[in-house]
Amino acid sequence: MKHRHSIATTAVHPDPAAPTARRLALLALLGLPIALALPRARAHGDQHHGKAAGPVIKEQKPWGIAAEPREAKRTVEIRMTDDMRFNPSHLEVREGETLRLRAVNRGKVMHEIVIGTREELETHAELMRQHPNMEHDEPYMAHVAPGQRGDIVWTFNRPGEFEFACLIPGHFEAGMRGTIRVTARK
Ligand SMILES: [Cu+2]
Repeated sequence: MKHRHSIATTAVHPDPAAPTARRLALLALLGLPIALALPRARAHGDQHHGKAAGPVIKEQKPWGIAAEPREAKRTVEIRMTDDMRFNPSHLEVREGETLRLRAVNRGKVMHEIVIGTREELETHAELMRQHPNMEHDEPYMAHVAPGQRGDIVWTFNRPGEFEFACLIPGHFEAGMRGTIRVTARK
């Protein structure tokens, strides 16, 4: 099943419960391809949720840029558990390094890993709270069903302090997040 949507082509369904202006402001702030108000069967918790087929869109983000799997020089396994923790919860990366982040869901419920700046993740988490069925799929995130694993291949070409988190409502608030330090190239 394909889950890639672009904001330009996605119909935003009227939602009387949420002020439209605020929602649109959040969408604009995030710049995320988002589909709202889709049927629950295709919602965020869908176990068949997979990466969309086709070429990955490589867009420079403050926290890096998508890369091809063959470019990954190092694989870091990150375990996700139902106590709402990532293990490890901190990554050290060198500027320019391409990592394969292999998220392994050891729990019994859906988890996800999304990397970004703290601000971006907090804004995104707020949007997820307002729209629990929101779908999203970007090269810097992986949605992982129980017992499954998902990869993010990412080049950390900007130094700085970043984070990763599970943005499923309730998980983020319970502290399902971690930190990434990208040290500048000497
Ligand atoms: Cu989670």
